[in-house]
Amino acid sequence: MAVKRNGCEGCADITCVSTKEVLSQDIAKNVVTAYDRIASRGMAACLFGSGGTCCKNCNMGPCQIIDGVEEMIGVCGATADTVASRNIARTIASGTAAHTDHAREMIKGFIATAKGETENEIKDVEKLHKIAAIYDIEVEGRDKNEIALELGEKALAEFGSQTDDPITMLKRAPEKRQKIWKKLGVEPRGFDREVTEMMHRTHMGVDQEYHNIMLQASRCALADGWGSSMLSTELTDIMFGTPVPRRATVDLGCLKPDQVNITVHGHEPLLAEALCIAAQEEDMQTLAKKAGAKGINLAGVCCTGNEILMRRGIPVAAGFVQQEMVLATGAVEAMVVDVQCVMQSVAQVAKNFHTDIITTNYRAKMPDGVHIQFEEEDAMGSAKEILKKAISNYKKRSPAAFIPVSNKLDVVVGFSHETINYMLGGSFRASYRPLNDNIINGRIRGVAAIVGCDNYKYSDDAHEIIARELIKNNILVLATGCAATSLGKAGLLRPEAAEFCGDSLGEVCATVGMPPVLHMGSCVDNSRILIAATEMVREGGLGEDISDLPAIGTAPLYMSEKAVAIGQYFVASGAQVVFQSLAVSGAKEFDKYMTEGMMETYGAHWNIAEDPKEIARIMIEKIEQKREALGINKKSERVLFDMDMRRDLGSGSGVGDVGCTGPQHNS
Ligand code: SF4
Ligand code: MSK
Repeated sequence: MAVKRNGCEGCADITCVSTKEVLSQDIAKNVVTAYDRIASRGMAACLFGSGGTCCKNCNMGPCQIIDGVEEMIGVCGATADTVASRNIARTIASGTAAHTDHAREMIKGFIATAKGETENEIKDVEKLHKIAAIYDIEVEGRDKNEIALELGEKALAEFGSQTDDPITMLKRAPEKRQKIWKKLGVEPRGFDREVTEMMHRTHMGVDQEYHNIMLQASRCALADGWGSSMLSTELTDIMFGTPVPRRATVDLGCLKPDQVNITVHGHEPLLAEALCIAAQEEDMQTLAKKAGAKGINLAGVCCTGNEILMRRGIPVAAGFVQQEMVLATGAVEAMVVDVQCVMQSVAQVAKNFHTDIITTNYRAKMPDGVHIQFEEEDAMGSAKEILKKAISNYKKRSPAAFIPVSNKLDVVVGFSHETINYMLGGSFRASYRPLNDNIINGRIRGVAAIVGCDNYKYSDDAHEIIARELIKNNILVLATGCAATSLGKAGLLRPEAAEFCGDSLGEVCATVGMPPVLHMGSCVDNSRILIAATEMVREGGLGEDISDLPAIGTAPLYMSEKAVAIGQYFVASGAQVVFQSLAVSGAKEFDKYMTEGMMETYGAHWNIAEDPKEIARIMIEKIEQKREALGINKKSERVLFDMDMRRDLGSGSGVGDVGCTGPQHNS
């Protein structure tokens, strides 16, 4: 296999400076990356797979279907529309299963914490009371652990619920949306049940009608967004603290030349939280110093990284496409992985160095990884065992290890939907009113979510291109997952990025001291965006439903099945989405249904566009159409902020609490 060297020539799509720097170093010369594997495959992707019309759901196939060619339907008679819809539905089921299984672990950890069986504690009592009220749990005069235990048990029961009752969190949605779901019969019941039913209905010889298949796909996706993901986010916040704005750093320069570098990669923050605490303890610090290091440096990769970035300000070294590059620095003593988005190749890359890949979850082992099972009841014990292993590797680090130290960007992160309340509304009258008012008066044209993965198939600057276009057009951006990391690397998660905004958004950001792109967390935290949208509806003035809002989402570089589940729960909740690709193009009618027809059902549909600028254009256009429909589409007035307005916007700003100041715009 040809390995591209010398500044990675041939990697025209790599725009990331730190990746190029690392790959051009001598120490990385034997590292084979996913970029190399894509280049060496030398063949175009399978047309049937890309178009969604390859079926292997039974052993009469696999069948490759050509839409419109009679003899090219499935052996069973399945048409292109049936096959493509079944495939998308299964992708959604898989994505939902991943989020749901993650959530189950978090809720089991929450219950163990409430029982006093872990070293964690219930930190956010205010949120505990708020969520308990949704579950009709009495809070008056009760101990926080008692309330948490009842909440945890009620939440866990919903995973395997066998009743036909809708899941509890659904009642948080705007009333109009709840009615739409009821009428369509897509209110989710037990989370696991919706995944099981989806797999059953797409089994050979069951549901053959794509509208009907997609109704269940929506129900399954809603079980994810308004169910398991939302519970995971809320209960993790209660246990580890709801994020508040804080300063941190991102990119490979977060690694430290004179410390034991340990990266945490995956999604579940239970172990990562324990590692953060254990790494500070004296015995571990002493051990690291004995090994010749100045200390222990933890850094995140992917969404485990985003979880501890949001809550603790621990730096994120890399998003998904840089996981191999973290190791290629030769400066990492251990990469600790849990579940999801961990490429098997990391163990092979690590073989070039002194690095251990430590798997920690019984669900996710890999050849050439070292397994240390994370035991929740002895979290500190597991964490210290891992730290000791990493520390013991420090002396073996090659002097040629290369950290691109200048590639380290400042970011401000930690924008939970509660923070948006305080940030714009002030601590005395926290509300979404100022945000809605700014949208209504046109200073902020609308809100766009840029979420999801990055992907070796596409140029890695797409998130940045889209975000810059949006903020230039006065659209506030919310970001999660690896997209947020990539926007942090582009310098857009700093209040100083207000200078890249159109005048009116820039002025709002400068006044409040907030970045124009708000980091809202990991990929399960897209549920925060659902709540933020709901709050905007509830506040009034922007319609009665999510589908009325001048808001839209994109996961331009998605690679994970979870992103398709997220896309469908956004659409089924009334929010349009734009993706760079979706495996539906081989089935004409179904494609049309996904990209147009769903509008009639949900008031939103999928949009597909490959070019990032075109994605941004579509997003801006859709937002302006919503403004038009709301009757608020006047040109934004040039409003100069007087002292009262500044006081209103600035008071109690969460961002102000961490001392961020935006650039001053000359009006
Ligand atoms: Fe072919 Fe039908 Fe079997 Fe799919 S279910 S593999 S289309 S025969
Ligand atoms: S980690 S799902 S690559 S966002 Fe959540 Fe990143 Fe996508 Fe994994």
